[in-house]
Amino acid sequence: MTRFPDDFLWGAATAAYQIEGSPLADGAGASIWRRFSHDPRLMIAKGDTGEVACDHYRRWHDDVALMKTLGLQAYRFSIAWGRVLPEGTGRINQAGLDFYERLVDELLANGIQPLVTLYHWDLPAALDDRGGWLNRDSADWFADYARVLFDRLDGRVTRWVTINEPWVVADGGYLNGVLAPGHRNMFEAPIVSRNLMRAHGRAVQAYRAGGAHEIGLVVNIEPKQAASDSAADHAAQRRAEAYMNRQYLDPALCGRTPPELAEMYGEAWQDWSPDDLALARQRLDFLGVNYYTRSVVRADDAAFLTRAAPVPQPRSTHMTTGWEVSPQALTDMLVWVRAEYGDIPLYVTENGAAFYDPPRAMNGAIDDPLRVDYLRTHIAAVGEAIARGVDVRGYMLWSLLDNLEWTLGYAQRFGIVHVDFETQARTLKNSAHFYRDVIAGNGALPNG
Ligand code: GBH
Repeated sequence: MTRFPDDFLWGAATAAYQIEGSPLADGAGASIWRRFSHDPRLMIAKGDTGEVACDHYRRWHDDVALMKTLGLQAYRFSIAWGRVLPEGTGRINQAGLDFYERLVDELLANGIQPLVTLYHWDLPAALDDRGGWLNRDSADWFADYARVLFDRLDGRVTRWVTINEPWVVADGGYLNGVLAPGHRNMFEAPIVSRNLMRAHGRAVQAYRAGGAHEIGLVVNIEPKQAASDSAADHAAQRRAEAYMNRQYLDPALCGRTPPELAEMYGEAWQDWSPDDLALARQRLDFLGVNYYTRSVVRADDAAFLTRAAPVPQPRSTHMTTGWEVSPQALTDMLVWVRAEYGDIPLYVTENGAAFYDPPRAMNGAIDDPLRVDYLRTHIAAVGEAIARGVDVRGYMLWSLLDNLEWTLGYAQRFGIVHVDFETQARTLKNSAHFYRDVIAGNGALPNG
């Protein structure tokens, strides 16, 4: 018995700066990630950069063949804004646009549906020089950029994502400074959040004016659980949930912001105008949810910004990133989204895990049992949510390839395909063989 609908979409995901390399090739404009990873004052592990990454910009044809080998039905990738518009606005760079057009055509020729993310964190540096996401005009810049892609690729691309994980952009990029552009400013983060959602809204409006298929938003969600029954821990749980999980879902789907945000931000918070709230709330064809982990939290006044501190779970398995493995929380999250926000079609647009991969065995195999286990239990967790009535339409595994894990560099390996960053050789890990079997059986889980 399989719990997955016949038309369930099985795929894998990547993002431009993490895999492409050649960030300035063929007339592309630099992004904030290129700038950030070359700035010695900033903190990317071991000086890693995206100059070569997986060299996908040059190896895309072989990489599509690899996807075909795995039986992928869909491939979620992102477009580097600066390849298409080197200055971020205005002049189109045909060579950059051609790269993505060739990729889309090659995917379609191999029976793989493209799922395209317009923004996965690589803002053109030229726009950062104009204030980036702090500038209210960013919403129009983004819609103009989106329109270029819709005009060229809608129809061949039938599923679009506006922005990947606005929470990470605002929190990592502007509040905690651990991601590009590396700001640490409590007053900036809520402004950026609002502009990101205004940009999302403008892009969806642009799509409705001519696009004929589906468009949605992707958010990262981590269930927050109170460490005890105390009122203080429950209040901490609500703050943590409002900050990470509701901050973007509430505006996008309900036209409101969670009241806890005003409390946490204090004088740094500004209420959204009715126009901004209305703009952020557009009809969406689907919601994409990225899931990796959960957290258990307790009240702690010293914990910035939420006054909620994570409570370690030493009995659980953890990834090499330190994140706890909890498949149950994936089911809980999907059920929660439906209960709180209604019956919107969902895609799991990212799910996967980083673990140490052992050296190649004598027969050349790369045995990654922890990743296989993670995938087995999390795919089962998606099946469980479907059995409980949640409308999940697809699963995009993160990630197809080992890649640049942002500030953590190349050491964190999320791929089901191993990449040797010296030779660029790709080797299927056992998890890739496992996933191919999952797809072939439409979610029926192989043993072992
Ligand atoms: C995604 O973001 C990105 O879209 C993708 O580019 C990236 O490569 C991938 O995940 C793997 O990182 O420290 O225990 O509190 C991940 C979003 C938000 C997930 C913060 C982990 C912190 C967990 N992340 N979260 S913990």
